[in-house]
Amino acid sequence: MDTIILQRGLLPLARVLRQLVGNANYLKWVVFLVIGSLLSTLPSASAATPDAKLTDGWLRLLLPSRPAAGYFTLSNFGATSLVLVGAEIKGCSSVMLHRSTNSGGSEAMGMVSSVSISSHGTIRFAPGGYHLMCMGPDPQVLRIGGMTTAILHFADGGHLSASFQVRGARP
Ligand SMILES: [Cu+2]
Repeated sequence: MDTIILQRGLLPLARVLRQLVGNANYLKWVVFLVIGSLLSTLPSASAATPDAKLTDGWLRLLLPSRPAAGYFTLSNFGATSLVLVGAEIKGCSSVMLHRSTNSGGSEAMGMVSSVSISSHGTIRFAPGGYHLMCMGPDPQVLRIGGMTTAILHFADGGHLSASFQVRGARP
């Protein structure tokens, strides 16, 4: 799809160039422009975050048709705070950052856009509080007793991947 858009966008430009620089230099210019366009559209790889460590990662499967919840402990050894903005889990169609709250005996949960971990701080995603909400858990990938992989994404563009244990409703 990108290639088609690229070609459509380049065609009128290519005609103008052909008239301007003549056939001798035409091919050289087209090659130059195509390479330049391709390089500028390449996604920049996000860097692994070296100053953070995730431990005790696990995913709680409830019923196959219900979202699963991911829990972990994350420590930030860096000099600046780390801002968690999203996550992916292999076997989940999408993952949201959620927080459960309990006010007056009634439990509720809501989406949060980011979670900040202060410099040299530790945060726990645990039942009753912050959790990763795994939408559409795939039973072919996520089996109780097995493992899956989670990737956390941070505001600075860094990421952290870790293994998560897959457990049942009663851990
Ligand atoms: Cu939730």
